[in-house]
Amino acid sequence: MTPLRIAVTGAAGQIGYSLLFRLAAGGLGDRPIELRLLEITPALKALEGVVMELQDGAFPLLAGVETGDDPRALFDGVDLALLVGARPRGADMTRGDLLEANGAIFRAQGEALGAVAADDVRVLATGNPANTNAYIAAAHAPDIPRDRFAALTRLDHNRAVAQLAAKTGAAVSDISRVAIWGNHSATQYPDLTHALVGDRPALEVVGDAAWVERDFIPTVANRGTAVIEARGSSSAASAASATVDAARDWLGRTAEGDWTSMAVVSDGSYGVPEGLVSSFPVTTRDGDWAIVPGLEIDDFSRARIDASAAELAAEAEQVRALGLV
Ligand code: NAX
Repeated sequence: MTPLRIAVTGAAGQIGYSLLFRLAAGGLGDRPIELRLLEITPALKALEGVVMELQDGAFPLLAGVETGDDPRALFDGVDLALLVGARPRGADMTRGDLLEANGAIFRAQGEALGAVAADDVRVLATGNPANTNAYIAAAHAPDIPRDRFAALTRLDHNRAVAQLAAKTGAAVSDISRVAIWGNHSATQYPDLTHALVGDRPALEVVGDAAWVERDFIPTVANRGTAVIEARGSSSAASAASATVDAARDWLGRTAEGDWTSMAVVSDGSYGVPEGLVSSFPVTTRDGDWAIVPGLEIDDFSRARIDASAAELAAEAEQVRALGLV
């Protein structure tokens, strides 16, 4: 079997430190993998240490590792690009500064992927602002179909599943049809309207109408902040785990009767303006995805989906104003 070539950016960072080992241990299945690890020049030394540890894992599926600071060299022929590396927000940075700094990174990486990646490449942005970073990368790789770009909302999805399991006492594996809509930000809408616990509607099992708005939505949407407060640094192992889940399902498939959440280029479904990279409930199969059609959207959901889409539209507008697309 030819190895799956996987680029990981920000490979010496916190998420990278979990992600690489999960990938090498077979997180995407039993196909051998080749890792292409991109970092900025000052982090290459630290990356060397991570590569030593990867070597020390003696992973049977790890067919090769390359490192470097040049996306054009490292992205050559890659089948999957996990764009994790991003510039964190400094104390004196405005949101515009952050968009600009990350816009430059994701523009260069989008261009490099367009120039040298494999024809079948799939690109998943985990680095924040994830939706807008995917939007920028896609805009600079016109030869790669836009549906090959996605941003990670699987961590939010997994958080929502876990909260519902804890509330109902059900096993995580009994929960299905949870959805995250919109931006990977505090405006995201974790939606239980269609969720099932076993074969029963989740909201019926919860039996506490106030819980969703009072506890569930804020807990999921603000979970990243709660982890920072407790741990002193941002979610890393869970973000790596969600990145593996998302990539595995995208290249493989979602379970029969269930779906996942992924931020993908909107085709206008559910009133989300066309072209925005927004989270939807999606089914996946062998590298393709489809937005789950025909879900009923009540007034509460409508307002939440619209609010998050409006935030995405504002980010896209800001990116245009900064000349980043
Ligand atoms: P770290 O700061 O630990 O690591 C980021 C790494 O990216 C650093 O090693 C840095 O040198 C590298 N980097 C910066 N610019 C780069 C470039 N141009 N090319 C290649 N590498 C570059 O952050 P970490 O905790 O690993 O988080 C990475 C990103 O994930 C952040 O943007 C973070 O906000 C985001 N997250 C996204 C989540 C999601 O659910 N979508 C959740 C977790 C996390 O907050």
